[in-house]
Amino acid sequence: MKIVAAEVVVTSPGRNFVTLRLTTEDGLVGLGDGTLNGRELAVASYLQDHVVPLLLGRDAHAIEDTWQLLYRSAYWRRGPVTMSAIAAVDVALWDLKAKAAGMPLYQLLGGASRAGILAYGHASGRDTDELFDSIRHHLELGFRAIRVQTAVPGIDAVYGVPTRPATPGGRHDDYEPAQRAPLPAEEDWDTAAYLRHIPTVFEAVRSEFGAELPLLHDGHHRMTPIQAARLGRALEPYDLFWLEDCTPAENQESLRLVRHHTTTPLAIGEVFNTVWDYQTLIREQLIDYVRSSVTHTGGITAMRKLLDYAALYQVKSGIHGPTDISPVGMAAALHLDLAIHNFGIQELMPHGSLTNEVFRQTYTFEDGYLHPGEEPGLGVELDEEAAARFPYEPAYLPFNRLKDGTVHDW
Ligand code: GCO
Ligand code: MG
Repeated sequence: MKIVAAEVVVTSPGRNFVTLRLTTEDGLVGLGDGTLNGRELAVASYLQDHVVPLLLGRDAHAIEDTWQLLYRSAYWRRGPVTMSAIAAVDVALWDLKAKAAGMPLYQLLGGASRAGILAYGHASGRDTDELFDSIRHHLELGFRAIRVQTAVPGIDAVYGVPTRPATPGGRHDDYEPAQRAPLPAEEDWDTAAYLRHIPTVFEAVRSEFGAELPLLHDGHHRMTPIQAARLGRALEPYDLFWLEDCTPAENQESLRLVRHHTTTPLAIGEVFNTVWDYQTLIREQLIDYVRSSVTHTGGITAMRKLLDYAALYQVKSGIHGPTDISPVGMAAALHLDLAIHNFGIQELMPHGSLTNEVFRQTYTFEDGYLHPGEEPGLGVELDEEAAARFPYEPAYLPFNRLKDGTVHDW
């Protein structure tokens, strides 16, 4: 199954996506997602200038061998750009292999371990009324697990909370961290105000929506370990499904302090890209959920190894699924979610209608559960004519400054 063409498609139907499209001599087409939000063109160049020449003429069936070739021959290891480029190739090869076998990808990964994939949605609000409307809207859409983010008195703009009012029914159409602008947006931050406010939000949500609804919260790397420990402990009465990215975890040891002080479950890893970033966190059981995406972590081949390692320590999956993962990356996640034993939950931020015009998907969301569908391969097609209508647009993620002007995690 020789690869005869490899094209890098950059398209911006609502937001930027990088897709690798491989074609074999038999005319099969495989797709891989290499989207790295705010740094898309770096991955596109890595693929186009350095990887495509290595792929032409190779056997598309040799997935492990290709992965090892790309990882080891580059000499320079790891990092989001490299690992997203490798992921794009790896996922495209799995798509091809499953198409050649005439099976949905999850079958090649061992078959279904569950009937459906529990997904959580993003509710948010500038105040309690708006937040409650947003939660109700998500419940009406069928979500059975909900991430809760709110504005904080004293802070002008908080990640995950749209600044415009929701449309009737609680839908926020403008939420997307990357903004199409020539420079990054500057936002503000005050950890003390945040720590005072968030427990009151969860108290209100629990008393309105009851004890059973799984609730999640994303700290987006903004706390120190001792602040994270304090928040985790303060949230214990509200029984969170997880507290995500409570502190930056480049220093894995710092999670020992958080873990020592709280039983609130912890999820980490959307900015990680290899198993090595998790070694201490998993081996010492300092986290409960792995947040990596297939797209930024070297694809199905590497994620499978990472999640199998996590399974040895009763750590589960919580695969990253924001809108900056393309439908191709999302489908790859769903096939893996369905097949692995240690599945935890899957993030779902539904893509907009423009994105869905370019990427035709067969995955479904019903009564709170996702399913990748039964089409051979990933089940996603790229409409190249539609893609060409949406050229790349520069976009930046925002950043925070504290009151005194110091740059802070956002
Ligand atoms: C999440 C994330 C995202 C990131 C985004 C950055 O939990 O979904 O925190 O919303 O901010 O992926 O590009
Ligand atoms: Mg997050």
